[in-house]
Amino acid sequence: MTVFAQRLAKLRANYEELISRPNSLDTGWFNGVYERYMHPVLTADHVPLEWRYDLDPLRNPHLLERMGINAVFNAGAILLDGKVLVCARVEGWDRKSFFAIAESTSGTEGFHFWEEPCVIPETDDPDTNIYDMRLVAHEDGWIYGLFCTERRDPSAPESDQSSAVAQCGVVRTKDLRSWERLPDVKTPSAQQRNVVLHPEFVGGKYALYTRPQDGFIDTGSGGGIGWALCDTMENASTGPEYILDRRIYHTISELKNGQGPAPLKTSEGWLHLAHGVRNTAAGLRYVLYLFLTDLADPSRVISKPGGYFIAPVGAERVGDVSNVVFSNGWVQHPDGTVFIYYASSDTRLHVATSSVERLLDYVKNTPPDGLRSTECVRQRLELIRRNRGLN
Ligand code: M1P
Repeated sequence: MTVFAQRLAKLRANYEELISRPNSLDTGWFNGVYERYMHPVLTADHVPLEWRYDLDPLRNPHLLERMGINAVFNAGAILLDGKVLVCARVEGWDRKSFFAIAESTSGTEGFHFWEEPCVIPETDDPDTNIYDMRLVAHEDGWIYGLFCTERRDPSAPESDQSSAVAQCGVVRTKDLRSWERLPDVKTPSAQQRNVVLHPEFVGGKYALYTRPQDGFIDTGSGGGIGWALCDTMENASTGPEYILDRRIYHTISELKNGQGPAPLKTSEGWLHLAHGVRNTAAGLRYVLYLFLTDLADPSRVISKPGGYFIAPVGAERVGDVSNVVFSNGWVQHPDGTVFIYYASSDTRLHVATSSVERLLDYVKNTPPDGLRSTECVRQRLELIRRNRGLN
């Protein structure tokens, strides 16, 4: 056997072992609200060897990995024909992201990528980078993918090669294999990220969760998660954005926040997953939180627990952008099980499991943020004294 063949056999064996690795519950974790799992469901190493290596011994006699993958993270998710399909953000060594579908029967293990990444057509204004797709099966019959499209800021001087403009790109599909590109969403805001399509018409219109922002990183005057309506997705242009979940001083989302995946429809309201960002001496910290909005008016928050739902723990805390959890995909099974796909530190994708029943209990019966230490102590004393049988 040649050295090339030996190395390739080893690479293939390692790859097969990784993608067939069972994923068990992390039994060391318990908070009742959701379960964690031992392993991430997707990492850079899950990307097929054919996407990274030239496997021809004549062209690549040293079996060099020329086109490596840096990270696989922030994935949209959808349940199709009983399988979980995620549309992952795959980032190459060249820092460009692209989308690729991976599927799993169980939803917690065995994720494997389809043969090739998604081919997303460009508009007349080519995207430099695309990422964070939210997949939504809309009641109009299409599956939409809303994602962030990023381009260099045309007004930046030549000396500034990092200023960017973020907008919401739109594709639609029936099969996640062929994608029709639609014009980017136009809103009254200078920039947009984390734009998500509501799965149903509202008053006959398409409804979007937005995240108005003045700059690329700073939301500036953008006050939180917005809500805007538009007549069509074929040339989406929204009216004014109403802020439905405002960022507030000294909370988990004082700096910025953003809608995660599209909300899940439950008997008690629309269940939302979002991320909140605060600043620290060590940089930004991203956590996930939940809230519930009214079934008839999805822009009206009816219940919102204080604090975070998922924060990065252990190895999740370290990666390309440390101290981050981010989610843009979850699926609800007919039996009420909910699989939450969240990425840690812009590096890898995990799953957490729960149920609609438990998530609703958490959202409805957890005290709201007291907003002041004194009020938080009052809430906690109430709990302690109930537990002590004192009230
Ligand atoms: O690096 C953390 C996240 O930062 C951005 O999210 P937001 O716009 O809310 O700050 C996105 O680039 C996201 O992909 C990334 O995970």
